[in-house]
Amino acid sequence: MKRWKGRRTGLLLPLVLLLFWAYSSLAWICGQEMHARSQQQNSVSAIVGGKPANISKFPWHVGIMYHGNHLCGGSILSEWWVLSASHCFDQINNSNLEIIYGRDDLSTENMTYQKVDKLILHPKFDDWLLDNDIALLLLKTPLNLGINRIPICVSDLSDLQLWKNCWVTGWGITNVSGIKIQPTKLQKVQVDLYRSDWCGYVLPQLTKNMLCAGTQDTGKDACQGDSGGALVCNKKKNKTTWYQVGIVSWGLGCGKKNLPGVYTKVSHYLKWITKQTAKAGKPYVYEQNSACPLVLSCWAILFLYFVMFLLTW
Ligand code: 4AZ
Repeated sequence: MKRWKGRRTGLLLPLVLLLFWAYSSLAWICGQEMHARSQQQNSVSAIVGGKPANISKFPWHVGIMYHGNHLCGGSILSEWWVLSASHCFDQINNSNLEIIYGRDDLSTENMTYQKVDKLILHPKFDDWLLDNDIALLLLKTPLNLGINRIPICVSDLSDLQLWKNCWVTGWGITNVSGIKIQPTKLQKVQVDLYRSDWCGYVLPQLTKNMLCAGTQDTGKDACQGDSGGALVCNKKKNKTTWYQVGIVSWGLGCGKKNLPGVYTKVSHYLKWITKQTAKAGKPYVYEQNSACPLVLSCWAILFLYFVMFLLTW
């Protein structure tokens, strides 16, 4: 009897540990999407030419609210930090700023709000050229990470040719002519990253801290209200992890032919992010290769399972 009890514990304990690991690892492994089945694919015009997005596919996306109204987009970097665009916060008092996360519908009741403790704008933000259009938001209490609330990865890869499958999300306006319609459902649109020489040719005011992205079809773009949101891509060599390559910043109109959207080049700011987050006492350490710790910890747990099983047998 005693021996059977020991065996049961030997089986159950590692199983509980394994379940605990599976759940908690979701929270600290960046750039992972959930495989939801109910993705809406019907073609309602949105973000400007996009489609409704499920938060499980873009679990890093947050809405930044000011006095209860949607102001801009942002992305979860860690439980303490949200990344957004500096131009969103011109003359804004952070005590009235809140984050909504883990949701794709702004009309949801009992939404989880999170207050902002500190707003860090880039000191060299140029409100004329929109150069250095990046901001960090430190939250008052840490986010409860898990399913539908997962940080995005960042990378120092600056060669745009190494990225594929790029998407932008946001609650920005969905039509550019007539009455501006702001959707309650999060929207997504797929865009291509363009070569900087072509971007500089069509948008001469582009700086080296910006990148441009768009589509061959007109009418597909980020737009007013999408600012601060993430432009995310996969690496050509790793198709399962999502990285934030850009921050929605500006454009000459939205979805116009040969006028791509402009994004802050995130890879140029990793040192700034590291320095600012450390200075604020909540250091952000970016995941350099997220697949590795996942695999390692999985093997570590299996090894532990085996050892405990042997010990209690
Ligand atoms: C804006 O006003 C804005 N088409 C954001 C993105 C783009 C244009 C305007 C890109 O927030």
